[in-house]
Amino acid sequence: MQTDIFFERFDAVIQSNRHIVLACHVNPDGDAIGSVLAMSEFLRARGNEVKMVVANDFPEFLHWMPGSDDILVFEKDAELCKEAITEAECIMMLDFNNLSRGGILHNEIGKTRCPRVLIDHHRDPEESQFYCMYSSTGVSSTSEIVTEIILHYGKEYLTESICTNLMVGIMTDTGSFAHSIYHPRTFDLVGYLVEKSQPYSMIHELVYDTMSEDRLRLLGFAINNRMEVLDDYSTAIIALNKSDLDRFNYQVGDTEGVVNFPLSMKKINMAVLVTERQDQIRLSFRSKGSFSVHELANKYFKGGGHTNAAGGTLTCSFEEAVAQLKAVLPEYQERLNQAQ
Ligand SMILES: [Mn+2]
Repeated sequence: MQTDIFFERFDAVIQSNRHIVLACHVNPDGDAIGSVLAMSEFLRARGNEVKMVVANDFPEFLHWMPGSDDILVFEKDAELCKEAITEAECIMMLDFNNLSRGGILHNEIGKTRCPRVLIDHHRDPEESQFYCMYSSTGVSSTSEIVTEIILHYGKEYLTESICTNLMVGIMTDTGSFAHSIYHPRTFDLVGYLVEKSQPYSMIHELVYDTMSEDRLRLLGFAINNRMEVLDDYSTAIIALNKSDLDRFNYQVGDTEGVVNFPLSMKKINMAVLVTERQDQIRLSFRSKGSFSVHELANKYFKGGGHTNAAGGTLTCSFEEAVAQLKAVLPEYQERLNQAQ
């Protein structure tokens, strides 16, 4: 959808519908929470009644974000979330491109008939599900798009809290400006944000320098004891089962970022983190250069995302999951070894 058509429809939808619900993908990350919080504050400033719903809790290191106390978590407050969704006159989905990525929210949102708006940067959005969408894979993050949308309405809407929340989104989705930056505009937008946000170094510290001892030791253990380097495929796999996680008193978010470490080896073009969760196996993929983990995750692991970062799930045993992952590598061997 072209930007001018998006703004025409977006404008109509926020003007004619008072009650708006904002939602993001399951296991919300910094970009999901940052874009939801910023959009919420912006819409409230424009006179809308806004409720924010997420499927499950977000990591502790994001709990300081301005306005985050106001987010309804379905796992804790199912009734309040259902009520908000039922009463919504418009539902905006941020940082996810398909209802199926909404986890437990999937069913509730699926029942509604109100217009849906998509604001996202993942690949292959399900266009038919939305009244209007701003979907671009050429940007760093959903927070970058939200910055662009708010600026469209005027710089005066950029408050300290909006700028801080959007900065968290862009910072976390780019690995502190290390990747996923495709054009200079990202830095222009960050320029607007940094002018008003809390100091960048403080935001960075609040997000990244808050590890518990258990979390740091889990990272050490993961690399030292659970990382397998497959030289033939330029790939490294870290696989953590339930008892590994229990041993380090696993808390939501504790494995965040673990998958990035193997990629810091020169010879590695793809890193995969496999973790055993309650009722499923979660896979998290990262790659360098042209190798698309979106494609691999989409084809074999019921997932997807971006070219260099994607996720997927399996419902088999932990051992089977690791075996399945290894079994698909030969198909990609050439591309894995050439990616750069
Ligand atoms: Mn994102």
